[in-house]
Amino acid sequence: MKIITVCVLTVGMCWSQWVSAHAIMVKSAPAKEESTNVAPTQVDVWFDDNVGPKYTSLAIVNTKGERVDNNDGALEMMDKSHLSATLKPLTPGRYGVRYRVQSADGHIVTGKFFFEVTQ
Ligand SMILES: [Cu+2]
Repeated sequence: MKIITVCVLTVGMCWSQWVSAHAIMVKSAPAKEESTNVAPTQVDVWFDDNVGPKYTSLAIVNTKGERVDNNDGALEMMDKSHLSATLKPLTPGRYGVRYRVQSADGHIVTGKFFFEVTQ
């Protein structure tokens, strides 16, 4: 019980031997801290394991905190480790991506990263 509590409090830092099913983000497009002069039209996030559809969310915001995605974040039908959302046309600037999913062990995994669109 104590181990589970610690795991919940430090999501993302769980000891793998106790929570082998605890998903972590392994890849994204755009990548974390990527700088690109071609504005992406969608954001993709991949995890190392399938994640559940419950509690799933993917939000992309500009520096003013305004949503720039089309609020359509969803898991791919054939690949439940792949989360994506389409974007409104992006102007140059820095963007933040926030994701939340439920891993197979039931824990909520959240994370955040940034990318940049240059002139
Ligand atoms: Cu966990």
